[in-house]
Amino acid sequence: MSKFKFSVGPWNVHEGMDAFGPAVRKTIPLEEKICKFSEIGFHAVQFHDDDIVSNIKDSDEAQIKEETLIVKKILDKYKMRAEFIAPRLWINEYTDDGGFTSNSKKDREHAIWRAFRSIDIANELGCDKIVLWLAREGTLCYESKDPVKNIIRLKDAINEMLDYNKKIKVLIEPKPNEPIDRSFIPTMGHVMGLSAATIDSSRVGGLLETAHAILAGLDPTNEIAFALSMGKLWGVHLNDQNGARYDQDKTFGAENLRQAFNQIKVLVENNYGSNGEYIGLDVKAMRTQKIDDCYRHLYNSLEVLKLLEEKVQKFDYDFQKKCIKKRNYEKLEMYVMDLLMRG
Ligand code: XUL
Ligand code: MN
Repeated sequence: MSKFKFSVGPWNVHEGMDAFGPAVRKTIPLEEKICKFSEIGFHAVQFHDDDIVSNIKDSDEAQIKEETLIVKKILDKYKMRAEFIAPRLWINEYTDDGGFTSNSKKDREHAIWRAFRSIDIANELGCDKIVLWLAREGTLCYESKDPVKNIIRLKDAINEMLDYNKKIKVLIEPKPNEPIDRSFIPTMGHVMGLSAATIDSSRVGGLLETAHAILAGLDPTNEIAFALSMGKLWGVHLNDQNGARYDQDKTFGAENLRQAFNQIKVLVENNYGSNGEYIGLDVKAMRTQKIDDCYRHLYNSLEVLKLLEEKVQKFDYDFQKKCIKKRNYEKLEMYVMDLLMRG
């Protein structure tokens, strides 16, 4: 039995399009996905705003409420919760050049409008977390945006959100690149710095995605640990990534099992989840996967995760202590590898 509760996003079962080719699998309706998520063993769903209100950018507040209530009914039917709402500002002609940091005032205003609507949706669904993956908040052409002015704009936008609703928490999901060349908030350290500068830092924390840390050339466990040490790890997106390539969102543990083990170890040791946080996955099936087994990457990620949790339970802390005392780190390292391969 796992001590964790798990979440997943509808975009994790996607049609398989990539930068070089179109969709290869048909779109599965939201209700069918939610039903399947609950059957696989997930407890909550992560949502982008337009997963709930498909044409949100052109909808009014009454329409947004109406469509949200339809999704609420589906969630209730399958006894699932909403973990967070994230404004999807990167697929939107109004925010092609970034939302909160766009050079256009009109676009910046639209981004704030969308962030407020995400808060309204979260309210209707009984969740208090807003995730900001700041996808296009950065530059393609470095000289096109003033970095200082725009980092202040990001802080101001978060302040407006905190002010709009006194209960919501803002979770920033850092990523160094893609779709942007250089992002303004690339790592968890930047997230914590930005959080400290807001009007209520106790409501601004982080969500760490494994692949994003690897793309930044950093160790995902230490990124998780940094946010944990500040009491601000409120979400994770576990997955895997083969080095500094395009964002791959591979099955958890499929590339680096020891790194995956250490992510689970730090979460277990620090009692992650005790304040209701979920272990979220952000994994995508390979483009080659056929539709009839297109949830396989979710089953596999959960299985790897739970097997690694068992390995963590078996971890011999006395042996670790002895090795540390003698500074025999070679012995400790072999112990970990033995635990993973034979143990
Ligand atoms: C993009 C990414 C997003 C966020 C949610 O790389 O990870 O799916 O997790 O907006
Ligand atoms: Mn993610």
